[in-house]
Amino acid sequence: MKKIVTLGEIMLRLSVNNSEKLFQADQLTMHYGGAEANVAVSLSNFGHDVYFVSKIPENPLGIAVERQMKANSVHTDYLMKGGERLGTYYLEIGVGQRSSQVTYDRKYSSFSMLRTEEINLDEVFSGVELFHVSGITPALSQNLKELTLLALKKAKEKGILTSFDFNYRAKLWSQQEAAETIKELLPFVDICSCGELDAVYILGMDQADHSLPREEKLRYYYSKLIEMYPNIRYIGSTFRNIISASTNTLQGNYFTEGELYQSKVFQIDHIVDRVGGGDAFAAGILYGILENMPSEELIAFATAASALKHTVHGDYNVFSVDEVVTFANNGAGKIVR
Ligand code: KDG
Repeated sequence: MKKIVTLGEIMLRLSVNNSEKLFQADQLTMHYGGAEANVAVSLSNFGHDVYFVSKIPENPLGIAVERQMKANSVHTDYLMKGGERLGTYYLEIGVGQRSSQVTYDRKYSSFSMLRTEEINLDEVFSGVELFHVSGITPALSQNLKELTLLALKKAKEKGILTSFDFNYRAKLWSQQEAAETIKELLPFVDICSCGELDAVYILGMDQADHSLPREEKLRYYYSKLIEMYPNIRYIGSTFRNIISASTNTLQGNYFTEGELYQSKVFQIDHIVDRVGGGDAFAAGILYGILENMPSEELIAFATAASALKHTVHGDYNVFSVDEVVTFANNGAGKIVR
C-alpha cells in the first residue's frame, strides 16, 4: 500500500436521464466527480492509501462529497471546508451520433477560490510516493495555477513521483493559456497523460506525416516530448474510436524508455457512461508503475480499467484490481484485434 496525493476539484454532476436536451429535462440524476477525485477513488479501490486534497463548502453537498470519499476509502484529512459553493456540471448524455455535452456552473466554487496559504504542502507530502494533478486544476484560477506549479516543484524536491494528465478542457481556457501554463509545469513531471491533440495544439509540435500509421505518429510525438522534457519517464494515452454513443473501441498506449507498448483493442458494446474513462486509464497506468508491472501487462491493465469504467454510471472507476485483471484476461470487453 503506497501513500498517494491527488489535488483537484470535485463537483456535483447532474445528468439528464433520457435522451433529452438539458432544457427539456424535468429530472436530473446526481453524481459527484472531478478528474483528480476520480483518480483518487480508482487508486483507493486498487488498494492504495490515497489522500484527496480539495476544498468543499460547509453544506449538505460538501457533506455528501466527504461521505462519498470516505465510502471509497479515500482519506479526507486535507479536504478543507469553507467557501461559497460546490461547483456543478450538467451532463447531456450522447445518443447515436450526437455526442455528450457538458455545461459547467463552477465559478466561485470553494475549490477555485482556494489560496496557496491554506495548504501546508510539507505536511501533505509527508511520506507520499506519488502526486497526481491534471490540467483542469490550473485552468480554474490564477491561485490554482500557482499552487499546481508549487506542488509539483515541492513534490519533486521531496523525491515524490509526479503525474500530470493534460485533460485539456476547451470550456475552461484557451489553447494558448493552457500551453503557457503546462509548459511551465512539465519540467516537474515524471508521468504524463498526453494525447496526439495535446502534442500538436498545446505543445505546438509539427504534425506528424499524415501517411504514417497512427502508432508511428505517436512514437514521433512522444520522442519529441521526451526531447523537450527529458525528465518525463512514462507517457500514456488512448486511441478511442467512437462508433456510436453506446459503442466504441479503445486501445491503450504506453511509452517508456523509447519503446511504445500498445494494448489489444477492446470493443465496448454497451457503454453506460464514458465520463471518467480517461481518469480510470491514468489511474491504471499509475497503479502499474507503482507495482513495477512489465510494460505489456501495465498497458493491458490500464486499458481494461478504462474499458470497465465505461460500464458503470458516474465518474468513478469502482473496480478492484482482481476485477480489472479478470476483465483484461477474459476479454469481457470483447477484444477485436
Ligand atoms: O475526466 C472526467 C472529468 O472531466 C469529469 O469528472 C468532470 O472534472 C471534471 C471536469 O472538470 O470536467
